[in-house]
Amino acid sequence: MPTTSGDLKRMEEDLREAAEIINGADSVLIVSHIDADGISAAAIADTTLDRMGIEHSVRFETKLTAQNIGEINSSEEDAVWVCDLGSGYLSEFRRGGMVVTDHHVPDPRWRRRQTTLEDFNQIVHINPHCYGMDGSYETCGAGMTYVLSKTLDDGNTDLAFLAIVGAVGDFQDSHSNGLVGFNREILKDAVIMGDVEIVEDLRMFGRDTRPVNTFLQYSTEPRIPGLSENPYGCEKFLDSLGVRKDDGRWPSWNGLEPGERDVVREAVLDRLSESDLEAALGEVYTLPRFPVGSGLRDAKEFATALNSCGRYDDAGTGLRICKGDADAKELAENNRANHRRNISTAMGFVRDNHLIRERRFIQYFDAGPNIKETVVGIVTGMVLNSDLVHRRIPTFGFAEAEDGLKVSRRTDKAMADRGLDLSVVMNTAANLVGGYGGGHSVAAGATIPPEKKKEFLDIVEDLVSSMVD
Ligand SMILES: [Mn+2]
Repeated sequence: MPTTSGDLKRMEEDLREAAEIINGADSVLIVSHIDADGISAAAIADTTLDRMGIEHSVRFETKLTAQNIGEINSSEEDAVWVCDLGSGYLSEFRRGGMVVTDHHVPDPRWRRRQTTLEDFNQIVHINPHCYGMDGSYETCGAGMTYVLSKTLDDGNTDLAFLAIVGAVGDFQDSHSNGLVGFNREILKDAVIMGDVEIVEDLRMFGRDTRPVNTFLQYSTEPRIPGLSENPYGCEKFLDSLGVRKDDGRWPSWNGLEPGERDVVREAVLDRLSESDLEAALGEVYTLPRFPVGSGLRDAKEFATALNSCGRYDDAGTGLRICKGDADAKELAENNRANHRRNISTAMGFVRDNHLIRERRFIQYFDAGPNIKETVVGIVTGMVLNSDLVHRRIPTFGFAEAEDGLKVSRRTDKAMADRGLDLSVVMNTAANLVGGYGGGHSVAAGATIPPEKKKEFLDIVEDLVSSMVD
């Protein structure tokens, strides 16, 4: 369904209404998603409010839950601006002064209620689905956040590049090997501002920071015959084309001399079939204001840096990267290194203190307060893949959490393939002891009352024994 002028008019009306809410607020709570799109969106909203001099704070969430929806409903700020989240939960919000700029599929109940009840809540919802656009590739959460920012102040077009990072982070450029639809309008703003350059090139990942040999070696979509997953083949290939190492290291794709890059590109394309050729080529987006080799000069690499922050519970540092804090990228890398250190310390703790306990059908460790609940899942996975346990037996890790005892479970994929669905086991056992759980077939977590650990394990053992043949 193409976007009509009526759709765009409706979007403008919604944007005006949303702008009124923000303009009328003395304080705003920004709630956003922890992925690249969400972090970019938060940076746009945050910068917009900085410039308006409106008091505000930013909260990042992995998803909306009954708990954080409750907190949004009772928050004291005059307005709440939810970015890259919220559309699926519109009917759960119970407060005035709400603006949602998102691209996920809207909550169907909300529409119904909206037409039958006038008085239930006041949300201004800005979402491509409402304007005849496809939210999976025509615009993203950061894109919707950006158009509101621009409505609030025309001068905010210098934030358009962040909406491009968000779109690329959500793989919206994959649909047509480049950004299309409403994203294209935003891209125009970013290009006019000199913040983004559109480049026609190979679309493989890592143009700016990967040495060209691994840039080629890691290409999977499409696979390059003789180069993908062939380190030796890549070296030989580059050698034969006369590309030279610099100080013992291959230059990055962008670090090649332009003429040299053309030669390598042609040689790569020669190896591809017609259809793979189409998949390999397209638009990529350079952010010329960021230094070469910074990992932020290519929009896809920028988005990857943000995703990595989000994944390690460090979205705040991602926000600083978006806002141009020169030290934030390094800080993010240090945090990542710390995180890896925490994990290896935790792993050593399990090993050195002989924490593994074996039962007939399951094995587990209880780290008490000594391993953070945020990493106990990762540690449980490493334990399963270590020599500390039997690989073929489901492994559970316990760690103290604020709201109870956190349990993580990891299973060999072969077990899951044999039909041992431990997410069901976890849910059932957690519910039976008054906790709650979730997850999928190879990995899952649950939280249970601490005094119910033994009972929980007995139930799990019982269920697992009945499932394995
Ligand atoms: Mn998104």
